[in-house]
Parts: sequence; structure tokens; C-alpha cells
Amino acid sequence: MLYWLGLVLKNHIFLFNVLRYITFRALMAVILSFLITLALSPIFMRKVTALNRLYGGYVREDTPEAHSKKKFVPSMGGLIIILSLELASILLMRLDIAQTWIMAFTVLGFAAVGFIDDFAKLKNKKGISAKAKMLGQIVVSFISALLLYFVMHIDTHIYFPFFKSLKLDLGYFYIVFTMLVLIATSNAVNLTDGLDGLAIVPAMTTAFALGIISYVAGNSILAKYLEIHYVENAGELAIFGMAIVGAGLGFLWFNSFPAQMFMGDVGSLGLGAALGMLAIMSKQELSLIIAGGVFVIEALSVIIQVSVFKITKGKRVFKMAPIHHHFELNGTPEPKIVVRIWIVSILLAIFTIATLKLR
Ligand code: 57M
Repeated sequence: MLYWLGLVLKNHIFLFNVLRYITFRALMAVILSFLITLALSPIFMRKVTALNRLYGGYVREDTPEAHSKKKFVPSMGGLIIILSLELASILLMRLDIAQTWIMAFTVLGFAAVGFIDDFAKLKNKKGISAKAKMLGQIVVSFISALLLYFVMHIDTHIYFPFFKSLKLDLGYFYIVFTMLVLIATSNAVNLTDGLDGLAIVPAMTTAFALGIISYVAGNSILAKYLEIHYVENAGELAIFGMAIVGAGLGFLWFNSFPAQMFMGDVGSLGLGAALGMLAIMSKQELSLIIAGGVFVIEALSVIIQVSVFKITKGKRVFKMAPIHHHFELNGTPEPKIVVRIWIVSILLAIFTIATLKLR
């Protein structure tokens, strides 16, 4: 919205001229979404804590001892994150491109599935069934995939990091591929969100890396120079990526150890879908695997644990999955596990950006 203000007023008030630039609007997105999450969280925490006490709080059974005292920590803080992301994108992204609206729909759709589960958990301690949750994600991701394919006419090729000209056209299968990316990413973030601050920083570093790559992919000169696939309007996605960084910083203010608030499935599913969409719309789906490597490792630890447990009828590879609980049961303090995983996610983000040159 402010983009047009810049266009209209640029000849009258020079200051508004900067609103036309993606870099300026991206920096504004960090600041705006940070301030929204920082300002709204205290009142939100008070409201949800009262609700928590009314319903008796939530903590999974079979949980490491350290978690039982987290029973009354308010969850669903992801509502504030999603609100700040949507506000920042409506205010700072261009509204005349499909990317803005398809991103908004997808994030809201996955967040809604998460919210329904969170609210059900509050009341019946179990949440909605895994089948219902998966069905909701399939419906939302299917609609998003159809919008990408038939409205935005997305390029159905996938491009490979490190290779200049290697690409693979998926054709109609790209619709299924889009659904897989969205569902896998949102569930991987969901699984990772099991320690204070553990999911939000990798989400920020992944969003930052994908935001930088989106900016380059949307700039015909830079894309040509770096020989990456040019994607029209991808630069606007950098604004959304930076909004995730800002909202993440505001949320981390309260979610860092000892957490005063959890993001809930509304946050983890919504953020995961946002990261998936960032990668899809900038045609960097495979770079997401590198940048979001922490989420990949966490999800793989669960897949390995459950598969080996079933095949061997009881053997465990890890003391507990996801892998952050394995470290916890090994006696590593929670804050140390979290900061070490942050370090890995920062290094992965730097390496992902470096792949722009490594080709
Ligand atoms: C997401 N949710 C946390 C909070 C957060 C198949 C199986 C691996 C599934 C997995 C699972 O249930 N994952 C769901 C993890 C929960 O966090 C809530 O959920 C939201 C995110 N979805 O925002 O609202 C608990 O995590 C802790 N937490 C923090 N700080 C945070 O900032 O301490 C969360 C955020 C919170 C709080 O205690 O209550 C969760 O784990 O439920 N299951 C598991 O992860 C369980 N692993 C397991 O069962 N492993 C088995 C098999 C199935 C792989 C095994 O290893 O044999 C572990 N979950 C927990 N404790 N909490 C078991 C131990």
C-alpha cells in the first residue's frame, strides 16, 4: 500500500520517493513487524494465561521432566507473529501482484489449521486428530498450488543450487510438488518447536537467506550477473522474508529461555508455510533444504526413530526424537542445545547465500 503512496507523493515530498525501493521497504518490514510483535505480546500473554488457567494448562505426557513445569506457559503466540506478517505485507508489499495474495492466503490457511489444533488442545488436552490436521493442510496446500499454477502461471521447472543451467520441468506434477514442499516444511517447523526459542531463530535465518535470494532473483541485472533464474516480482518476497525476521525478533524477546510464551501450531504451521512459499515463489525450492537444514535434521530424526522402532519392533536410534530431546536426555542444558542449533542455522543461511556464487 505504501508503495503507491510513494509513487503518488514522490514528486511532492522527496522522502516518499524511497518507498518505491524494495530495500527500503524490506528494512521497514523488519522494524514494523518487530514493533508489532513486541507491543502486542504482553497483553496477548495475559489473555492466554488466563485462558490456560481456566482449562488447566497443557503439557504432553511422556515429556522430559524439565518440561512439566511449562504447563502454564501461554501458547498460540504465533497469532501475533502471523498478524504482524500479514500487516507488514499488506502495508509494504505491492498489492497488484499475485505473490502477495497467494502468500497471505497460504500462511493464513496453515495458521488456521494450527489454531484449531491449539484451541482444541487447550480444551481437550489432545488437539484435533492427526488425520484432520493433515486433511486441513492438504486442502490449503492444494488451493495454494492451484493458485500458483493457474493464476500466477508459475514456472514449473525446479532449479538446482551449484548448477547454472540444470533444471527439471515437472509440468502438472509441480502442483503435487508444491503441496509436498508446503506440508513438509510446516510439519518440520512444527516438530522443531519443542524447546524455548528453538524454532523461531532457524525460521528467521531461513527467511533471511531466502529473502536475500528472492531479491537477487527478482533483479534482472543481479540475476543475470550471478546466472540465477530471473523471477519477475520475486524481489517483493524479500519484504515478506524480512517481515519474518522482524516478527521473529519480537517473538524471541518473550520465547527465549525461560519462555514466557510458545508460538503454538498456529505459529509453527504458519511460519513453515511462509518459508515453503518463499522458496517456491522465488524458484529456490532446493535452496530451502540447505537454508532450512535444521528443520530437515529434526524431521529426519523423527522419521529415522519411528521407522527403526517399527522395523525392529522396539529399538530406538535416539533416546527420544526429535533430536533436541535426545540431547536433553543426555544432560545438555536446554539453553545450550538451543544456542548450538541457532549457530548451525546461521551457518546454513550464510552457506545458502554463498551458493549464489558457488555455481
Ligand atoms: C510439536 N510440540 C511440543 C508448543 C509449541 C511423532 C512425534 C515426533 C510428534 C512430536 C510432536 O508431538 N510434535 C509436536 C512439538 C510442545 O510444544 C507445543 O507445540 C507447539 C509447536 N507445535 O509452540 O505450543 C512442547 O514443547 C515444549 N516447548 C518448549 N518451548 C517452546 O518454545 O519447551 C515448545 C516450544 C511444549 C513444551 O513442553 O508443551 C511437543 O513436543 O509436544 N512428538 C514429540 O516431539 C515427542 N517425541 C516423541 O514422542 N518421540 C517418540 C517417537 C514418537 C518419535 C520417541 O522418540 O520414541 C516429545 N514431545 C515432548 N516431550 N514434548 C516427547 C517428549
